[in-house]
Amino acid sequence: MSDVVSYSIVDGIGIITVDNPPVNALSQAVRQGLLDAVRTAQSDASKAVLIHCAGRTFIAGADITEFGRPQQEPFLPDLLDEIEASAKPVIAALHGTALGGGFETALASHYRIALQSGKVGLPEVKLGLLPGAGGTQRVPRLASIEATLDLILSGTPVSANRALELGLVDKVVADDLYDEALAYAKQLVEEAAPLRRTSELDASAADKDLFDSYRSNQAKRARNLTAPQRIVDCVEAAATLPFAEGQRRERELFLECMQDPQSRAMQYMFFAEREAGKIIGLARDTQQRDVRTVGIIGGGTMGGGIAMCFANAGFPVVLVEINDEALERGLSIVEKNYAGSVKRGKLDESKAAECRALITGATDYAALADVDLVIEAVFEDPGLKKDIFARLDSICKPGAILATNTSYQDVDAIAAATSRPEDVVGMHFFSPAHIMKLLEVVRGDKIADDTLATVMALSKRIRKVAVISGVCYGFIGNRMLGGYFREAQLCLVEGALAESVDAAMYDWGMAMGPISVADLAGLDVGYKARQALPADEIGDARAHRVPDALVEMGRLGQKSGAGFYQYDPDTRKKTSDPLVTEVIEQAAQDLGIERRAIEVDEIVDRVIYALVNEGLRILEEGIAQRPGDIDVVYVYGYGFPAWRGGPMYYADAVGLDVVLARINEFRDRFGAENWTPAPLLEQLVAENMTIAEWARK
Ligand code: T1G
Ligand code: NAD
Repeated sequence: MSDVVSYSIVDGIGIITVDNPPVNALSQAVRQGLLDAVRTAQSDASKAVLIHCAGRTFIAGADITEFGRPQQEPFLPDLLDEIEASAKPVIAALHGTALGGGFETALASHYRIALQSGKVGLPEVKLGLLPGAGGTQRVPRLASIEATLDLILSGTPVSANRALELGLVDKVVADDLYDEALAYAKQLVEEAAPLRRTSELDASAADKDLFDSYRSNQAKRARNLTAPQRIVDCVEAAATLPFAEGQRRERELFLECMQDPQSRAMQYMFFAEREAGKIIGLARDTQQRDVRTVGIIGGGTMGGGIAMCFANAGFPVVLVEINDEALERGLSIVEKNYAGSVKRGKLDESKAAECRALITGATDYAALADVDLVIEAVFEDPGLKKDIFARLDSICKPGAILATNTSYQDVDAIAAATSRPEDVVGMHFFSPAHIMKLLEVVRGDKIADDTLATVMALSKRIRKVAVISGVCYGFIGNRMLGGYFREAQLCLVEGALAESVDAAMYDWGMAMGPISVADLAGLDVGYKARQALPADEIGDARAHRVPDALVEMGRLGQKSGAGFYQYDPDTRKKTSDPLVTEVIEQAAQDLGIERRAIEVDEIVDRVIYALVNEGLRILEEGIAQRPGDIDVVYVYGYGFPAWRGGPMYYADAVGLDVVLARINEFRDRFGAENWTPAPLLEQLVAENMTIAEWARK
């Protein structure tokens, strides 16, 4: 056989073992090995064939690293057709995460046995793809059309027990999968069980309206995305066409997805997310500190959510507030959030109660004396934060990690307030902290390797995507956001309406328009931050004119019921407010700006290229380790569409020469203060190099 697939006969059963770490992906060698083994089994003494995998999981899909290269034989659909055509029963034994092409391999087998702790799924939609090896044709021959569409459109794996309920697996065992699977295979032989070929089963029926309702639903939920629509087409083909024709249709639509720039961007994001977790200059096996208990200081908007992240991962957490009243308020935010998670079906009642019980409250800092990690989330006041860190320095045990959730402040200055700067780190969560996946880990000058390695590993345990940032005002995300918001506000003053700026960015793919984001975050947050900054550090004052005026009118955004929009107190539905247009027109008049019609592409280019330009500065300063990190920050923290790959990937896709030309045009029209091209941009264009090529150098 091959070094990734072995074959032997045990008790009359042909055992095919796949061993291709880390996730048994279906590389060319695995496909070839499987084909050779199945063919061998057809003519040897075996009575049945058992496919199982070594390591932590059954096959987790096609080998994504092979995408973008000419596909090599054997092609997966052909291999799976040959497995299904086997003259002897084929049983698949599933553990870990049997995903994508891996689950399709199981579906092409005649029987499926799964470990209770295992999951099965078809996550291709998360890569801008669809199951391209029979998944869209075989699942609806085992489960209902609705269940099929929900499984493939969500891309979310289901538990083995749920798969059993859906008819996608035949048997679930608590333990000893290999032994149980071998016994199951022998039992099927003894019972002369039929060669149950899924493709020969009738697909569940469904009328056209159902597919159309899924199409319109996806057009809203998966705006701009092309793969979900193709998935519905595939499943409709399964319900209306013979298997072979349905499979041909699936193949056509799969190849369309493969050619689609959306999928290439989403595949890029898959690897960028995994790269972001790697610390350049630190060995993967760097010693880590033992973190078992956590303390959070400040139970406001962020503190409560951060506490939940750790409690949900099984850590006992003590939440420290300034007094009993504030503590009560903080714990009630936690209660409300858990009730919300249960209501949305994210957590079941008993799990929520179990996690809630791990969070205790205190108003005495002494409660932090023995914890392994402290995260400070008090007001964004640098002086207050330094005082608190000086206090923690005298209270916390040696080796405790001291983290700050500051959004902007100088982490080195905060660390310098202690005698142990090597233990200090920035852990910048995003609101709502118990939901948003992104975590910016801020690496100060004096941080110890084990402090950094510990926090990066911890981020995985609390299900966050961590990205390392150097120290600068606003780190990666908020620093880039400065230019993004500036241009959105300037477009307003120069002639656009709040609605049109938001519509332009929403239609372009952002999860929410910049003006609505400002209202959501609270206009007072930026206002207070600007009040704390010297005048020459607040940037283009014209861009703050309108939000400052609204704050001084008591319009703080959603939290006060009005900001750039009016908000319905019950539904939070936003409506335009002509009063705001008056404020904008007054600001323009005061600034001597003649308002004009502003095209959508100008709004988009100004807002997005401001991001790109600042991102390139962040790269050349080494604040971000790699371009992919910036893209992960924006996709996971700021609602940048994954199908556009993030600001850096997008700039390469558009062409840096095009970006530079547009930025130079903006410099000539609006001035160098806001539009001086980043030196790296000019260098890359001069050297005809992309950002990705520069990063690989
Ligand atoms: N191909 C290649 N490499 C993969 C891979 C894959 N499918 N999945 C994971 N890796 C690498 C990953 O880059 C990392 O490498 C290491 O494995 C550990 O991954 C025809 C076309 C399985 C749930 O979409 O969701 O089948 O960084 O850090 O957190 O229909 O990986 O260590 O060098 O994520 O424990 C469908 C993708 C493919 C599943 C494990 N399958 N993988 O999570 O580890 S499309 C997927 C995952 C397809 C067919 C179509 C997760 C995981 P490195 P990790 P993890
Ligand atoms: P908040 O005003 O909602 O909560 C701050 C809490 O800190 C209050 O409950 C207050 O009682 C408590 N507090 C103040 N001084 C204290 C002290 N000495 N000891 C104990 N508790 C004290 O603020 P927030 O929005 O949760 O922000 C907290 C931090 O997180 C800030 O640094 C902010 O920049 C950062 N942050 C905020 C967001 C966001 O979207 N709100 C996102 C990321 C980071």
